[in-house]
Amino acid sequence: MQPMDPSEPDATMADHPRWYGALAGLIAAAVALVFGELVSAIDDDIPGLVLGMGEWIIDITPGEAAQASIQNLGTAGKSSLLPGITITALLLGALLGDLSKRVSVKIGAAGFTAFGLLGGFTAARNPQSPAIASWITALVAAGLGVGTLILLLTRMHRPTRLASFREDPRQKSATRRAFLSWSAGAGAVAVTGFGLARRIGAESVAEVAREGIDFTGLNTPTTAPPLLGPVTPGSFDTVPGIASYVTPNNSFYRIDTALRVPQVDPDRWSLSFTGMVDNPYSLTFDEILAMDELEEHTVTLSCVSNEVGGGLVGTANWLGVPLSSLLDRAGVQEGATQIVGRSVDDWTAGFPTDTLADGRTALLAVGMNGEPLPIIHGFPARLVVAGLYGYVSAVKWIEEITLTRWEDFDGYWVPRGWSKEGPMKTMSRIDVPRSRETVAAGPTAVAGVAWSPPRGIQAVELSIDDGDWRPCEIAAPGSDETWVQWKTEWDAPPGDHVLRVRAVDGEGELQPVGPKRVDPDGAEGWHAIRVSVS
Ligand SMILES: Nc1nc2c(c(=O)[nH]1)N[C@H]1C(S)=C(S)[C@@H](COP(=O)(O)O)O[C@H]1N2
Ligand SMILES: [Mo]
Repeated sequence: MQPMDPSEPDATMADHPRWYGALAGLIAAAVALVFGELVSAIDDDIPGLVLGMGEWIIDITPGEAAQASIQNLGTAGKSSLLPGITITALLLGALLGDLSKRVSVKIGAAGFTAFGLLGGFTAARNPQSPAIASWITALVAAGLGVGTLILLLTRMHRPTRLASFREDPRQKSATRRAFLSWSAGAGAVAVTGFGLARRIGAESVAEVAREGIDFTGLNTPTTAPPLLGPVTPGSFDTVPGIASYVTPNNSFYRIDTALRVPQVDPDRWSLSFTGMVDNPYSLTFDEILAMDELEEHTVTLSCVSNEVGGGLVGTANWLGVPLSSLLDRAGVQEGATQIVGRSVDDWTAGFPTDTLADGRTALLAVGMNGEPLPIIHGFPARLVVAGLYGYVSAVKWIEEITLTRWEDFDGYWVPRGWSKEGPMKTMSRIDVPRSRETVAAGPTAVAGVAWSPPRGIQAVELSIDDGDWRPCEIAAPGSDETWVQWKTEWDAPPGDHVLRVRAVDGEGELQPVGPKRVDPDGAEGWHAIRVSVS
């Protein structure tokens, strides 16, 4: 057998069906992507090629679009982005394969190289990624792609230089069989590699470390208010369908810009206090766990993009060190008017230094409902500030706290169209009955939650079909920094009805009627639902 020049489209290559080229390109792209997945499964810090691309796309998405999809970024938009990129990459591979077969394999080689360069660039630009290793991974992946493409395409060449080849049908079917079986083989390699990557990647260093952390030996919090567990008398947790007073970790909402949840090894992590402070210092995870100042506080956290009646809100028992004592140790300088948190993935949020002046809970939190922070909720440490929306305060996977001037820095969402200040607005929500539910006529429980941290909730009122506002019962809350559960009984008459709720905050201020949309500083409005009574 003689070596072929793959850059010349061989007459015999043209004899085979057109889709052979596309198939070869698709498989080559799959092999390249799977190689990236395998490397990233072995080393948590190196992103797969698709992920790197996705992170880049999110970052360059213009503010308007990102703003419109802040909610989606947390959920649906993010989960369709990666499959979308994967499918696009495979289709582009198919296109390159087609051009390589019909025109010149140089096009395929150039295309894969370009992808390698883009992949290297997008993977290496993330602050969590080791740049050189990410570049090497992407370029090796591209090389494997080119290699696979050439390997498959050359299977279509004539096996010998016999002049009679073209007239010999046996030769043609031999090359067809060769191409198809090599393609099947390469495809199997890709599929197996993908499965392997999934299995290796199952548990990260961070997860293993997190599972090994035991909070039982910690200094017991002494200054914390008494905690209301999920079934504490005085809560309305027993009302079917109501949000429990404490939200379990596995149903707590999640919002962040991270496509790849940062996997932080607590042994290699530290938090630094920088900027306008007299004594910059840093803390390790073990140092935090050993602190006498650890306290547990129940605090309600909400996303600014929570719609009226929405679920981007939850309450947890947060274990952590008061931010004020950490800042005292740093020695905040005169003129420092903003506290900025930065995460390992370079996400930032800032709030006024003055926020802490009223003594509200502001924690560097390491625990959530008796466990180390779940990885998606910021392991090993995050901020929780009562009464501020998450986007200006609740930095997850935090690694730096910087003191600066208010006018000198804007957090991540501010240039993207969201308000610079993010105090939480008074909100109330009907949980039962569900919107559009059909209920039986007669006595019916109506219940839900209302919150206005740190002011607290004084009263909750319900109106049926725009009738008088009737007061509801409120369960004794843990503090003014959490939501309250409310309920009332309604003697439901048959027909269609509208139920509407509103709250009064601890200072006697009525919940704003709105309606206002979520941007730029949080929705306003009285939650209303429609129910049919039969
Ligand atoms: N590192 C990082 N921290 C972040 C975010 C983010 O995108 N990255 N999003 C913030 C927003 S907008 C909210 S509402 C809260 C949500 O916290 P949770 O996911 O634990 O509910 O996290 C905040 N902390
Ligand atoms: Mo948010």
